[in-house]
Amino acid sequence: MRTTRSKKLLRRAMGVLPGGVNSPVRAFGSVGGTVRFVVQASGARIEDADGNCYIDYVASWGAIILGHAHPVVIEAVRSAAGRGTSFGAPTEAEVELAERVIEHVPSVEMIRFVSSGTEATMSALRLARAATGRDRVLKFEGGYHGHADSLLAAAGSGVATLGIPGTAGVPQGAVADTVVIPYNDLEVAEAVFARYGEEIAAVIVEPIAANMGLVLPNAGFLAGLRDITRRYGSLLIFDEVITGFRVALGGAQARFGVLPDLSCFGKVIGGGLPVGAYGGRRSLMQQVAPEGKVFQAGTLSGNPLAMAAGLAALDLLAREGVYAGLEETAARLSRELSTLADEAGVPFCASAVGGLFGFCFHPGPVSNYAEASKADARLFKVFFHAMLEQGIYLAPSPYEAAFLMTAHGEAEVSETLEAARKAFRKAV
Ligand code: HOZ
Repeated sequence: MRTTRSKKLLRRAMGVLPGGVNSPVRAFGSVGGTVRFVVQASGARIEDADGNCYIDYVASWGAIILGHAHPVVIEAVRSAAGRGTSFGAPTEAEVELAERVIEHVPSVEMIRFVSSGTEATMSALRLARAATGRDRVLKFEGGYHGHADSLLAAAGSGVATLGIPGTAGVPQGAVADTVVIPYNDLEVAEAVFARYGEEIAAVIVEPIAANMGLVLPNAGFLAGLRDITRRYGSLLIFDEVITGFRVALGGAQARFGVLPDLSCFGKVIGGGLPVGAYGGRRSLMQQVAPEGKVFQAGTLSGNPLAMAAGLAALDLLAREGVYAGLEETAARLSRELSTLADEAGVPFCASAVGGLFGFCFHPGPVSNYAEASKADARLFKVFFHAMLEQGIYLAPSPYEAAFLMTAHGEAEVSETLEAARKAFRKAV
């Protein structure tokens, strides 16, 4: 496969962008090889600067769910752009998107739009601390909630990919109030609450952990967190940046029937444009400025192009059968990949939920970060490159999930499975 132009672009990029990229996981750091520079995408496929085409399972890290350059979304953005790209004043589209999210997500009564998932979680934490008058926050090892200082403790995603426990530049004080415990471990959560319960403002959790591979919550885990936080007067924050509108219209909270106090969104709600949001009970959200005293602001918050793209995407997603289709494809990929790995004698486990699937070179089961990090990194690397060479673009890190789009049809799934059959044989 030719990569001459990507290589040339990477050399140029390295001179002006740290690592040649604007977000670390994209740099192929843990798999090596040449980062592909993308020139265009359509449906389930992306094309790189050398003219190579790939079936895309990164999908802009989950932001794209209807397929790249979906004509309805593109037309909504084009039409909004023609009326002006940003006003710094309220627009009707913000109200409409807010109404749409509130209509679909059971626990959300009011919402504030921001421009990224990081801003959403950072702001939700500020609100939780203000509302409870407490400082401590409990998060889970391998859980990734964006790059706000206080949440960069034992984080998943890029932090796990780089194999660093935290990050330089985060003062000790910024994480001093962050308590980190293993995902899926209610006993430890109970013990931490028994000790610090009155000091804990909130528990923040990815209801389905999707930044340490894909790890599903054990039965009763989320309900258990709901119960503990209620008993101690702490807030429960669901980081649905990945799961929101991806595993169901109402997100993971609708699937599991566990309602958090605050929810964070990003990715899908922006239809592929930069949007984040946090929302929850009216009495909490009314504490956000200017209605309340919790300050939070943003020049491009509620950007009209992003609102238009988000509205178009959510309306398409609300059509009958969309999630059932995504679910079926994800389940099939996870099931058939496992069979192929078995046939090749490769230790492998896979999972799927809604429009998400994940796999891990580990015999399984994997229920937390300590287990996920025992997966075979060499096997992942060989598999990743063997798939890439055959035109299948997976996340270049074992700590990321794979994202489905409605554009992944029979042809894409068959091609992927055929490529995987060869890639597993190469990996043994
Ligand atoms: N935070 C993303 C992975 N969970 C990576 C974002 C990117 O590189 O675009």
